[in-house]
Amino acid sequence: MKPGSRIRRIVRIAVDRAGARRVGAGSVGGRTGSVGVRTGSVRFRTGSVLTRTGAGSARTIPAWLGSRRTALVFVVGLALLLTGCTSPPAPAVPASAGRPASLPVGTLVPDGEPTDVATNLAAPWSMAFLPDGSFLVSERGSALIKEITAGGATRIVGKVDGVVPGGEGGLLGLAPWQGPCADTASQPPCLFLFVYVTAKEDNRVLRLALDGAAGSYTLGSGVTTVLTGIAKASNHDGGRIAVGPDGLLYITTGDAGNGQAAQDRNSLSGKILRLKPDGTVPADNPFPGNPVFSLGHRNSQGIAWDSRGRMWAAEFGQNTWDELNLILPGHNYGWPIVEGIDAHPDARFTNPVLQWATSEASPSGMAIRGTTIYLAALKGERLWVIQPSDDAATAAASAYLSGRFGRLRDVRATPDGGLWVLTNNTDGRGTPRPGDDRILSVHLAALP
Ligand SMILES: [Ca+2]
Repeated sequence: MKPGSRIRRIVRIAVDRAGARRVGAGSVGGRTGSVGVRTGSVRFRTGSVLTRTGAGSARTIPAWLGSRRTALVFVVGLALLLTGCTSPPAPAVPASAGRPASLPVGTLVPDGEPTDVATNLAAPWSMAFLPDGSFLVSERGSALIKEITAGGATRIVGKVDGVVPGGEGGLLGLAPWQGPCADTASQPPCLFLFVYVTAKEDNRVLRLALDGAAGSYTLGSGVTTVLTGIAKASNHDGGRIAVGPDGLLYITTGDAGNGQAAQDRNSLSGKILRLKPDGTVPADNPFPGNPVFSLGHRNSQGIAWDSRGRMWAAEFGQNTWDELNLILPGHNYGWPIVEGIDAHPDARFTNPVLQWATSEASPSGMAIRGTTIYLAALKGERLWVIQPSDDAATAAASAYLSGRFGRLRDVRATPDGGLWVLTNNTDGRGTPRPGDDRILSVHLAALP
């Protein structure tokens, strides 16, 4: 493989959305849109399908492009990166024989009727389990952090000061962290909560002290500013944060309406950032002294790691394709030059592993159990279950809970082996049901 050379091969399938919906739509555990392909052949398990293979699925985004069009197909694409030795280095994704035809037997998928964990939340955004199993949820507009107790009560932990909600901004991501105590009187480790907030002038990440215990958590007096100066806007504020398996803080930022900034390494916009818990830049970040971990993102709001240590991110597309990306340090994911899988390989950019029509996904929060990815879709009003291949070059995907609970904002793996799913119907964009917004407990069972 010669340096600088790169070959991508794209296989894609378009599934007639209406046909796919006839299979299992509207029932928990029903599978929709499950597709797969092996190179040179196509196998379908359910639904009526249209197939198409070959290049041509990417869009180059001109500035004058009009409104988001309604896509009528669900498309799964894959790109096999065979070589590539530009700087930063290409991912170690070998050639693959193809993708599984559907979710493999044994995949843990939603089973049975979801039950309410909590109801009557106002525009909730992020969920977090604490080390002791306690559970917190953020509300975007009220700036409240609430605890759902073991007994099922909802109580206020505290209000985050300085939040200026507006548009898609407000109190967004939560990420618990255990670290050194601020005072010598406390027994380490102490418990903290990173929060991503929209403030008066910017989006920023703060670290709050959490005092108390299960059923009585409160916000402590200490507030540490971790990062400021992330551009804010009515739309595309990013906002998901998580502590990775390396103990470092990962932050998704939106392009805040300035797509070109996503390509600028010196801008915090349109990135996934990586910082130490104290806000300093780790020595092994891909660009020295720079918090940028990956770039070329439009508005990623879902990040998680699988049991193999691989980092995945979901991303909202503009007019055509939402994306699931395998995140590698220093890689550029193409926005605003490319949306979705690039049909005309450009050595600068890394293709998504999966893409969806924006009407089918508009993905926000993400959880991973083992190597199975669960993705909460807003506009798509469904929970995607995704099983990547061992080499992460391909993935099978099926939709669950389709149309049952409205827009879905976040999903978390629970300590007892299930999922909790957060709805998002009360922020003005959805159609609230009685009791919305709610947290749903979803039981998982192995796919037979
Ligand atoms: Ca992309």
